[in-house]
Amino acid sequence: MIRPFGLGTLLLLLLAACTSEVKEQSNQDQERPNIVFIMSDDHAYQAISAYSDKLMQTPNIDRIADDGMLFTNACVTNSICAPSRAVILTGKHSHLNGKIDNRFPFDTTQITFPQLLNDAGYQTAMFGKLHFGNNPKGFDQFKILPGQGHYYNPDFITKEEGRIRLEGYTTDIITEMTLDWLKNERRDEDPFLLMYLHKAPHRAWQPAERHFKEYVKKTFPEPPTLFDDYEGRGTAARQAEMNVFTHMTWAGDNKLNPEIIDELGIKQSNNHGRRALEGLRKRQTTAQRTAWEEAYDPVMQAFKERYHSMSHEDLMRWKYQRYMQDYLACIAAVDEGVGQVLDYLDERGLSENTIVVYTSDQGFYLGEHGWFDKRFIYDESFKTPLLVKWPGIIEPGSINTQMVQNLDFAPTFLRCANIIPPADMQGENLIPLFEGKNEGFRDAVYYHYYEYPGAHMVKRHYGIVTEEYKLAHFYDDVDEWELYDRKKDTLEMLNVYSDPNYQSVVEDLTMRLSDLRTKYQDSEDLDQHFINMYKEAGRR
Ligand code: SGN
Ligand code: CA
Repeated sequence: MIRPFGLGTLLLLLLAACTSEVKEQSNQDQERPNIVFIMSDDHAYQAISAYSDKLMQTPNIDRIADDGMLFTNACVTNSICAPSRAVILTGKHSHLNGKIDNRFPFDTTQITFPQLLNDAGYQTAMFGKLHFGNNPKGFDQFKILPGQGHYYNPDFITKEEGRIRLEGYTTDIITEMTLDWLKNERRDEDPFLLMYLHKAPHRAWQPAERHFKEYVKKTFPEPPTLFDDYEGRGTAARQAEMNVFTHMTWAGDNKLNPEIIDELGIKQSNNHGRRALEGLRKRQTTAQRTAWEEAYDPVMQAFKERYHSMSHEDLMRWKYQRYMQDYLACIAAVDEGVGQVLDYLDERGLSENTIVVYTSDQGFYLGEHGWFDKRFIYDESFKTPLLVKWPGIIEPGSINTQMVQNLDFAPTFLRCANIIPPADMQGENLIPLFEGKNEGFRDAVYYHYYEYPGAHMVKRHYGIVTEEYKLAHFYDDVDEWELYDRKKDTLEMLNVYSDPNYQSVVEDLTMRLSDLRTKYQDSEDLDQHFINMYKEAGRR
């Protein structure tokens, strides 16, 4: 005979069902990985020893590749700061998320991946540089630099205390904030998303005392294209204003004292970037400034002695060395900070269930083609560093050559947290790549740069990049096409668009580029719309 359930039994069963649901939920939480997203600003892959040890050692950043995966063909969709961040947060190309350049505002009504993670129970925090002009949404905690921020004694916009000013070196402060949150605010019971975002090594490259002391004495190898004359490229390369000799400022960038500039009678149309150096001097405490002068003054005095006997080449070389000394010294502090955060995760046993990503908002020129800055579809700015570790999923020490983009972070992080990305996110899921399954991954990426006219005067262009070729269309006030053979011409010195031997490549890629524009919903109408926006805003 079957006995019907009594009320008590039913209650017991219900309770059991509830507890098992709770259990399942907490198991799921345990399984859902934490995400530590580390991004620096303008960090060239050429300055990470996991990629190349010609310039410097970055032992801590390298640890992520040693324990995980090094992506050798990671790239961005639009090589400039705020647009890259908008792409990362929304998983959409610039023409759809609307943040086409550094100046037009970000539409904060858009859904970003941190909001979705937060809604799904992730504890979220952001420290460092966002550079949006808006506060981030979906964060339980944030402390961000206003705009570009300062290297010394920075201000922060904070969720809880409003605007604050702190004494110290910004890279170290961002690391301390990050560690402090991990130690004191992180909840054990929830998975977390931690965005640890450095300002360094952004221009004007102002290092910490412990690093400038060492780096002002160093000499670095020159890139083979330092003296590029831009023959063989188009108008855009010739007219860009980012040449180390011509456009890098003597005072702001190279830290040459304005008094010496005046004494030597050096002329430069950009006023030598005096304001940047004066701004630094004003911000530094007396102790900071004294230490700075003790290290830099002898270098500047030595330059003063030599100046009149120096050729154009000598001056370019001096400026390049000064650039590298400060730029790389800024990275030394980032690397140390990354080491401290990785150590903490290890010590607390958090590493096992944490995905750690190291990337930059884009690449950067370290004297290649005679340039600094970014913006171009050419490799050094288009490609960006990407190192990822995820114990148990990513094989330690692996290398991935697929063409992944910053567009892919949002959908990937959502998938890592068992969330299905919104259908209008345009990136790919990188988890199969993490697992070593590359089949069927995209074989071409789409790129589009807009900020023209603007800083450094790099013309608007869009293009397609495959493993073998790069086809770009520069438009707006020019109508020029460029094709590079990436296998034969790794330095990208020769535009072969008009070479008869490449006509079938041109035809094929032109079609594929048009297909990509359709796929990602970009169009000539949109190109024109964004040009008109500049006109209406009085920016041309
Ligand atoms: C500033 C820099 C530029 C740099 C942009 C954008 N000039 O304008 O060199 O390209 O920022 O950088 S500076 O005189 O202020 O240093 S981004 O990383 O924010 O996109
Ligand atoms: Ca940047």
